[in-house]
Amino acid sequence: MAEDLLENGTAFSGEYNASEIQVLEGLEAVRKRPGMYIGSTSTSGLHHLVYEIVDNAIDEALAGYCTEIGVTIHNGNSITVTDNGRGIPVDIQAQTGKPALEVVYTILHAGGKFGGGGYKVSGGLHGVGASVVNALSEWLRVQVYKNGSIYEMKFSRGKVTQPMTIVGTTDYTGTSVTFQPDPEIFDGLVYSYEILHTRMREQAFLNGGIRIVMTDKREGKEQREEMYYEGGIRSFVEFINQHKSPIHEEVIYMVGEQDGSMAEVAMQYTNSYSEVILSFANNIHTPEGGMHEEGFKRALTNALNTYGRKAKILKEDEKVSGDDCREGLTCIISVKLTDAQFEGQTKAKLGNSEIRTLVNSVVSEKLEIFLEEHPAVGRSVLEKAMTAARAREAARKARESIRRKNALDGATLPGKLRDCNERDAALTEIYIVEGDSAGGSATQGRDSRFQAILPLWGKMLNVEKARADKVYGNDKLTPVITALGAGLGEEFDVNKLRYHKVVIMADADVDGSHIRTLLLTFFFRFMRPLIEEGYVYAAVPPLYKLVKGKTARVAFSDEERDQISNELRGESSNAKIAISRFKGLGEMDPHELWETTMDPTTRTLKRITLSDAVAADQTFTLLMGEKVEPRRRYIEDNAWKVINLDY
Ligand code: TSJ
Repeated sequence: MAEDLLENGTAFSGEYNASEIQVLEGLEAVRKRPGMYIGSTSTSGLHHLVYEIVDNAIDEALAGYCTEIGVTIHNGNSITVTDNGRGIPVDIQAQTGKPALEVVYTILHAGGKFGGGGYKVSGGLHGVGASVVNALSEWLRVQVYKNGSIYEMKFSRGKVTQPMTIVGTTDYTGTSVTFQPDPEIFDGLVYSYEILHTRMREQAFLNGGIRIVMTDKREGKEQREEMYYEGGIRSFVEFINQHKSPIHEEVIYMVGEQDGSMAEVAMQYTNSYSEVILSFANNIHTPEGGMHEEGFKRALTNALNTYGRKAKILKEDEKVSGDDCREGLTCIISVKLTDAQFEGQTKAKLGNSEIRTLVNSVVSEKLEIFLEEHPAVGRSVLEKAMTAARAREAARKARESIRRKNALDGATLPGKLRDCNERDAALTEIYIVEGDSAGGSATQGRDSRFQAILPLWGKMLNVEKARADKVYGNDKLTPVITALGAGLGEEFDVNKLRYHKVVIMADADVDGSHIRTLLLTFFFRFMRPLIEEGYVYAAVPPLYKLVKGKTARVAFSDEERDQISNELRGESSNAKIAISRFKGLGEMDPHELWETTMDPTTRTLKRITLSDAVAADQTFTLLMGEKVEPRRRYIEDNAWKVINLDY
């Protein structure tokens, strides 16, 4: 390690001082345990590299010095991130004797740890995460446009390969970073435009007024999109509701600050029956909620009950519950604070209790004023909540009558279920399979010790139009509910689940996507903890089979097919390579299905996240909802492609 540094010709020579050794140890630690810093070395970690860099440019924008950020994917999957800010400082730091630029890229910043990252109000030297990206890149080049000069520096796997050098002159100011993720570290190197685009759009919504330009320059995939939302999180709500029918025109927006923390909320009700609340702390999504969500929910319930009574919409002793107040609500909560504490298993829950107080007081105060000033909106919202309360009561009755008939308590399992032998739910899986023939193959191919199969067929219920009372007793969904054994709606209890992996197995085509969307929408609306707590998966069946002589391999994408085909060609014999396409799960024999899609040692499962479910819910709303024109256009453009399985 020591020799490398000398050979690389960094600015220092001779002895290593303590800080040099620390630098080396720091970045070496990142390479040894990348998961600690970027979560994983799979697709999500690969994309995380981009977020780490973009966050720095966003900080520059929040400091008021940058208006535009560019993210470009190149052929070969290197990434360039640019901004038009002040440029990372290049002057020599007294402490280290090195350019600040070098320090940013070589010193591990505590805040760069996965899930960390503070609310940067200080204006101190940024670069959180830059050294992590540098350590995990085969190569990285940074250019700073500043003081009339272009400064350039290069690295490889965290080590300097070109000290800071002036390579030209410029009138421009800004920073440009290009990096190539290291194949020694990552499982795959292919960037998904979709994943990056979704994240960049979210950042553009959360930081209104910043223009983010995404460009894909890869051959055959060329595209470019500009994202700029003056309305910030208001525009985010409008975006989510674009295919829904709002019950009031204007998005309600509230903002407030206290003790250096700030809270922003945007909300709008639609005539849908589900709630969509997305919360963020320091621009980081908190799918498990936390103090900011708690503060919001409490304030909303109080404000609506208080207003309802005052406006004589609610009777003296009448009340609407929290759930009633959130039916049909779309809401974005964004807080910025120093020292954010992320808690929970996936560090996806905000723990700072002072934020509950802040959000509660902002929403209580501002919502009261809004309702006073917009009595017509107040009335619509309360009437919706009161209808929700009545529906909830009807659902309770329906549930009880079915329970009396013994249909939901698990005593009578559905006839179509092929159950497994194991009784410990933590060890078992249920495959929900579309179609008779795939169901048959899966039943024969499975390991019946721990894998259960539930075949589904026919047209599913349109849950868009159904409140819980319609779902009880529905002949397509009841088998799913009873097989899982954990109830639904308010009574859903994950502790009663009969299987800890719920795997949706459907074809990689339009029909398969249809059934996935339906099931995910159903889980999202009626068994949300099932998704939130990570029990739901999509099986990823292969698309191609390649056979050369006695070797058989499968591929999950066109790229992989080509890669495997090249590998096979490289092997010595000249035997022909036969490539066939799997047409569907139903066409695989039981053994093939087991090997490719069900065997835990060889299969690929995609864990469904809440954002997948939100996307499914949106697709569903779009396809089943009331707005006809966007639906027609969408079907023409996309069919049912939204839930893609390529990551
Ligand atoms: F760090 C990094 F590599 F991740 C990165 C940083 C990547 C990108 C694309 C941009 C940036 C970045 C950093 N953009 N702008 C800045 N700004 C500063 O670092 C900066 C500039 C001037 C001053 C000052 O006080 O004069 C202070 C700072 C922190």
